[in-house]
Amino acid sequence: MTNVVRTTCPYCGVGCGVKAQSTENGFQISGDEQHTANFGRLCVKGAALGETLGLEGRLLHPEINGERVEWETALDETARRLQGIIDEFGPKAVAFYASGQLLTEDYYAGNKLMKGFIGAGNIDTNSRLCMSSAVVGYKRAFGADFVPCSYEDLEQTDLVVLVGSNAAWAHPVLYQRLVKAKQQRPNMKVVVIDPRRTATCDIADLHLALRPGTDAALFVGLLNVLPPPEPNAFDGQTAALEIAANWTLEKTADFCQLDSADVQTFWHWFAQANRAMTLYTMGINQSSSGSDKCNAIINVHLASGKIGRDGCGPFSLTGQPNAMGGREVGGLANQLACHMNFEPADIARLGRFWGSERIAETPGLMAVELFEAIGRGEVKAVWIMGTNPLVSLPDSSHVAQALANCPLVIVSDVVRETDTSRFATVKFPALAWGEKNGTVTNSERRISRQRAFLPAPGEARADWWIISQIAQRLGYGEAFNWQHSHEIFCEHAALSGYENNGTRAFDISGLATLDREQYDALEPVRWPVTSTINSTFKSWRANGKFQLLPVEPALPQANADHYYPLILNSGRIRDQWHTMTRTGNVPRLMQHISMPFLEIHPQDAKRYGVTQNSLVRVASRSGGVVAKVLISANQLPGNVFAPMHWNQQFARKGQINGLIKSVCDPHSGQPESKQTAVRIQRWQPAWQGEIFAREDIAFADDIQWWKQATSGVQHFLCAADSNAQVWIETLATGRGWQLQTACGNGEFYHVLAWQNGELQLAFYSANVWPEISAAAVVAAFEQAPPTATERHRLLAGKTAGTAVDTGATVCSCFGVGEKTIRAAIASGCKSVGQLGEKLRCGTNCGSCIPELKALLK
Ligand SMILES: Nc1nc2c(c(=O)[nH]1)N[C@H]1C(S)=C(S)[C@@H](COP(=O)(O)OP(=O)(O)OC[C@H]3O[C@@H](n4cnc5c(=O)[nH]c(N)nc54)[C@H](O)[C@@H]3O)O[C@H]1N2
Ligand SMILES: Nc1nc2c(c(=O)[nH]1)N[C@H]1C(S)=C(S)[C@@H](COP(=O)(O)OP(=O)(O)OC[C@H]3O[C@@H](n4cnc5c(=O)[nH]c(N)nc54)[C@H](O)[C@@H]3O)O[C@H]1N2
Ligand code: SF4
Ligand SMILES: [Mo]
Repeated sequence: MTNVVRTTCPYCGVGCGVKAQSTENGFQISGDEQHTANFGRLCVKGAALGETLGLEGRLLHPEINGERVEWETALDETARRLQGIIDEFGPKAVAFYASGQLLTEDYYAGNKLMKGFIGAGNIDTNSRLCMSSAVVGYKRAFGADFVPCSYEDLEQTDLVVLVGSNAAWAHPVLYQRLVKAKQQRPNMKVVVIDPRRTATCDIADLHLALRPGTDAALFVGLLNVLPPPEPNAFDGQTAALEIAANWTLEKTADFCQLDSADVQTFWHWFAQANRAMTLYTMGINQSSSGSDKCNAIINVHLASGKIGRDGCGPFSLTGQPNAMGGREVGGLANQLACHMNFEPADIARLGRFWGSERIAETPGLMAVELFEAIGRGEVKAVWIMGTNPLVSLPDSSHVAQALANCPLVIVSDVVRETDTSRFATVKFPALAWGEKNGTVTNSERRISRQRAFLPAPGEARADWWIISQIAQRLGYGEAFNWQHSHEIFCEHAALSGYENNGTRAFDISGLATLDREQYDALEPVRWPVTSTINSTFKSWRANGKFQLLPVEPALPQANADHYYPLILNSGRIRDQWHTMTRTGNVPRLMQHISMPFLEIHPQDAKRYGVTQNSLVRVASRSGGVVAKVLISANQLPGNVFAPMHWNQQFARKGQINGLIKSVCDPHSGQPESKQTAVRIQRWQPAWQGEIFAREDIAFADDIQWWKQATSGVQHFLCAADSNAQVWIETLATGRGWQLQTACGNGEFYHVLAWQNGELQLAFYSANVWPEISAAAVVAAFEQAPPTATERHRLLAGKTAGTAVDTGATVCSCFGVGEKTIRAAIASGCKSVGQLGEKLRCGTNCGSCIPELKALLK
């Protein structure tokens, strides 16, 4: 017996293999050397997984209207209410909103229940906000949602184009693989296309900082300079080439606001390269013309033959750990299971396989439409599983209104309090990573096992189990009679091969007869997996002609104007995952960036009167947020960037989707999350400060706060226009605290609150961010009653004892702070290598190397 469990990381679509080893004090997490997605490497988030396993904040029991209930009650009541709505208003009045973070088995179960037995198409997923344009692109070009690339291709290519991708932060292990490939083969070129200069540009031979939303032109214009394909090689060829002919170098450079020499270099490199790959993600997909952009990219690969051979292809990197699994099971409202479509033959086939007469006959509502329909009262029950739409969907205030008025909101989550679960009628406690058991599929179509290494906590249950229990109560018991995820996997695998004969790209029927032991031992494997046909991209092509889709480049719908003069871009930061339910509570992941920021070009900063680290109010026609200013020449003038992660659990007003309108791509339904017109205004609050407390703090209504992940104490940054002293005195009222204060000429106000010699609260405010040593303050909460001198030092917020303030964490793997790195540079370190030797920073996952380089500069 070994105490090591091999599983898969629950974060990004790279799909790294992880080993969890039980030790005396918890689980030690490390990379799985045998997994071909990562060969043992992990990024910071993956490496910190062991720190996310605590049960604090977990939802451990079912609840109805906020009250704990027995499972039987929760299931009976939910099924009764769902059935009531279906009986009265028909199946289309209920909907599921699922997630690329579910396991394939969970996802399959949800899809089967809605589309197979409730009989409506209304199951959509957060992948609508993520991959849906990419799916449309592939389907239009190949007739199938088939990703024609693998990670190994990166080691064999001559040119890598990263477009709309900040892989250094969003797909770190894959990016490091690329870094290594470039070191080994320096002739390989890297082009990054992104309006921002990101960490990914660190290895770029060429960075095209194009005008936001104009990518299609670069690829349409490129089509024009490639040698023309044989006549009639592709469907749509004539029209596609005709449009392309208009996109001359000059016109393209002008449209994209790029230097024409740079555009020409890119085109020349692409045309000349024997092998080329284009890696694309949210800068392409999250656009009102995202599907067309995907096809513009695929077109140049088809036309130049840089596809279907090693080191080539248009490679859409999936975001979530199981975005691809969702595409397999038909998690999108406009697909049926196993790559089937809403066509009579497919509908009939599914009916035969599932033994159901009620297969949905028309596509259901896509995410944004779905929440609009809830808002209008047409959909009266929604079951949200594994996603946090109040934070991630655009136009959050409308999403909130919709959920507030929806008669039945069911939320399956692992966390008790989320912005979405506040609207839940029913809460189902789901198993989390480490507890759940099943499969996920990564960007390169590789299926890996997520294996449980922890017992189910409280009364939490697997998502598939919850779904099947509801299905049984709705009267579909026989079709949902599974005892283990293994049975679901085999059923899904069998369906993938059912009457397939090479007509559907997704076929894993070779795995349909795995027994439980084989399923448990399943090694990572890329689909298709069949016993007879081994369909590859090339053989797939034999099924018919590919399509060159005629693409007319379009600008974003968002338009800057006199009132809203800046274009806001949104996306990820290195150490946070989405709505922060997991990563937001890990101290070392919050130390890299601890507050929502607005990145802005120096010219704009000057123009709008904002300075580094000052606060700024950002407003659009839909809402407003408060952020900290980060001035940086990495932005284009006229454009600002903010992270997508912050929400009401971590800030009073940090939710970026409150600003974003729900404008969607007409083909994919994917929102234009990357471009929104905003205006900004400096906010100079009466005070800015930092508060630490032993117990929960009640903030006055007008105080802006940002939660920090600090162990042992409640810790917030905060700011307000009202008097801080009044607020602190209210907090102290009736508690018998002794207050020790220091104020200087209205410039600063510091307070310590003591009770029986124990520190209860420490508050530091000033008219700029106070410079204090958080580590020292936190240490004071744990120490024995201090001496008078120590109290005075603490009141000043200065280092007490041994804790040293090292500044914002740059290297999260080894906890190396910016101040420490600057000191090492001052004392003679001249390269990343030397910094690594001295401080270890940058020597593990490597994600901080771009930042180390910037500090060295
Ligand atoms: N650390 C971390 N990693 C993650 C995630 C996370 O939450 N945190 N989430 C995962 C998920 S689900 C996803 S989908 C992926 C997303 O991975 P990415 O798509 O790489 O990440 P984003 O930061 O959303 O956006 C990428 C880049 O698009 C650029 N961009 C904006 N507008 C345009 C444009 O018009 N043209 C071009 N060419 N670029 C533009 C932005 O400036 C940004 O740098 O990350 C995955 N990995
Ligand atoms: N402005 C803007 N908005 C965006 C984006 C952007 O770039 N800009 N990106 C979009 C993209 S690409 C994505 S993918 C979305 C992501 O957005 P979401 O999917 O909303 O974000 P998550 O925080 O991953 O939400 C997952 C939820 O599921 C819970 N959970 C975790 N594991 C399990 C489980 O096993 N079972 C169940 N039932 N629940 C679980 C978590 O606690 C959490 O509440 O955001 C989108 N929204
Ligand atoms: S690269 Fe992605 S899959 Fe790999 S460890 Fe990091 S977050 Fe997990
Ligand atoms: Mo995503």
